[in-house]
Amino acid sequence: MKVFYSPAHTQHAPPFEIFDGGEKIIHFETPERMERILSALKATGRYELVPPTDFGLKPIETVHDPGYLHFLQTAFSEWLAEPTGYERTALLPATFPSAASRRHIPQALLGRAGYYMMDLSAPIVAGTYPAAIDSANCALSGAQFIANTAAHIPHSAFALCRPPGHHAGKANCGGYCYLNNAAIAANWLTQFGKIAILDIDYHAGNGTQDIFYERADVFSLSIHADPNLEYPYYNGYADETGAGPGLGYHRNFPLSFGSDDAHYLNTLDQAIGLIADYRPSFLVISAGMDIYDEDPLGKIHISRAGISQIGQKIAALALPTLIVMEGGYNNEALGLNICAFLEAFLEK
Ligand code: OKP
Ligand code: ZN
Repeated sequence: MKVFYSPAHTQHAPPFEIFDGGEKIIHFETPERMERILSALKATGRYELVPPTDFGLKPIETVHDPGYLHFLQTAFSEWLAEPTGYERTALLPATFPSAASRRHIPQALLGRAGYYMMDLSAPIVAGTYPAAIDSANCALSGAQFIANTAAHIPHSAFALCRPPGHHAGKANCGGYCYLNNAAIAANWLTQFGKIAILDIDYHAGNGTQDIFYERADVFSLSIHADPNLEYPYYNGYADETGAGPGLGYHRNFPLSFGSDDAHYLNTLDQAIGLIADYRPSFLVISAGMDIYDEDPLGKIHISRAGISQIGQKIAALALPTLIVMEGGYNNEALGLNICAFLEAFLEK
């Protein structure tokens, strides 16, 4: 299987994030995650690393807001150019607009930071923008590969994206995500037919939900921990099913804490049934491995054998499939978990 990967992600290594209770901790989402995955993939001898093609800004601009993209590109250097009395390593805001106060986008950099940042877990550092662009290009390159080969038999590709993307909405970063790689790839693929996106990351794919909520040409589904009790809290509820022409084309499957393999696989069967009925030309998977039993951020109990069965059930749809890397923070287990997931997509 082809694995689209760029080392540009190493430029993005935020020194900290602000976690629960305002605790300043080491950023969970580290470059080491990719090293772990790469070494596990290499050990199998079944994966071929391919550098991404540069698709330019157009496919990104059709998904994300221009003001947000400009902010993402320029924020860090603008910040450095300002006289401040403190050391600047990672940009995070201290203010956020309420839903009723989003009419004006302030000129002040820190005002814009609050406007475009959803939370305190997506700091912007000097290399964030180039890393995020290459990450999106990995997803686009994978999309192009499955589009070009679809006429032969269902092909799959793995976009080894970092930073991840599924919390990035039209005009916001958040939750370690800056550009929504899976959404950018899915949107690009709509030129060839209808697309389904299935998000299996532990956290609700609220950015993807935002981007496609009013569209019927992309059916988005997300299986995740119940947002009533878990990040990202404000979206991912079962009653959010799309709006306008997109009504019925978004589905959320919230899971209770402690959910096990059997319960997960049962929920997955429901999602897969809906995807089959939709008859998409392509499938995009937001693949987060933080569903794993021993993930430090997760509170559901999916075993490695369960992850492998999840892969088998999705692969049985026999659709050209782009698998896009999202979360997964048990670095020790991450490589073997992603191999367990991808195995069913390998050519026989
Ligand atoms: C990104 B991805 C919860 C704190 C949440 C941000 C988590 C981002 C997850 N106790 N901090 O979906 O894996
Ligand atoms: Zn996650």
